Amino acid sequence: MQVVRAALLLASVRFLQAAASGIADQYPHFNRSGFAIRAKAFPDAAQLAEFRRSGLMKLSGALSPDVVKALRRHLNEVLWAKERKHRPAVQLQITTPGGFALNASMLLPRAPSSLRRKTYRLPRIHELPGPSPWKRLIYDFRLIRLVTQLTGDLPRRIYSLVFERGTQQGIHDDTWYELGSERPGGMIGVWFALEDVDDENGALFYVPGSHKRPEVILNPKGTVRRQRLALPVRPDGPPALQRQAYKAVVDEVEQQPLEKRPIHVQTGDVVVWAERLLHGGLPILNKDRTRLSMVVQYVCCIP
Ligand SMILES: O=C(O)CCC(=O)C(=O)O
Repeated sequence: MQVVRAALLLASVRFLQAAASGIADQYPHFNRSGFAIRAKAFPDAAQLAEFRRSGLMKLSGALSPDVVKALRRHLNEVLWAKERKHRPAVQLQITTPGGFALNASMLLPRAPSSLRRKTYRLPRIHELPGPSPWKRLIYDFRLIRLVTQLTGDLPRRIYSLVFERGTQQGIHDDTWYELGSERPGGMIGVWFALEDVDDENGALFYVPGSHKRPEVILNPKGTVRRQRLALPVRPDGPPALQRQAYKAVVDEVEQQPLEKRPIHVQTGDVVVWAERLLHGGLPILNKDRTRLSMVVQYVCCIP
């Protein structure tokens, strides 16, 4: 318990030092006014212990209904504005079940609204110019403090994806997609439930404890850890080679029996997973149901 307290204190001190030394310059969209994450949702010692043990923790009710409403409204009225020319130039990537390989993609102003019935993702929502509720949440002061506490450093690189439906993404560890940090455990995935999720609309699943498996160098040509842990074909490489590389690593991982544990959540819950945790998206059983969510990978400890 004392060790946990000391670690929390150290992380807070580091965070405050960083805040004092110009964090706002690093995070131009840093959200200091009205917090998007509720203070009461912060993990207690038992949740932090669970995170270290299993590689995942759920922060129930972390988002207020107002935050969720603002995000949903932005999706429906701005990103998917009725008049296509009013939509921002955000990429839309159509996804298929299994390992991710970049196949069809287009800008939102070119996308017919019927695509909303497909599984798609909107990458880099945090780079949308101007203010938006997505950015407010991603750069939330409390959230950045939590990330700092869990990884031991401020995030240096951020990735984000918005999904309107379950992803059905095959089992993976985010470092396979070059999302790793230069220091083990220096990245975390934060997943925001903007809708209730159960067995019908493509729940997340994870393999408890899998973040502790020994590291495997998948790409010996890589010069830094982030590249060495990644699949040998880049995420924007030829899809056929991507799939082949993905299958090879999954076959290897699945030689061990794996417990794939589903995560059911309620709107406003936030799930945090550790770097190298095996996880993915379960099949969608009811195609009429959406599963609005966002995942943000915070990568720390990168020069
Ligand atoms: O939301 C999901 O179903 C899975 C997302 C995911 O695994 C990821 O983005 O790394």
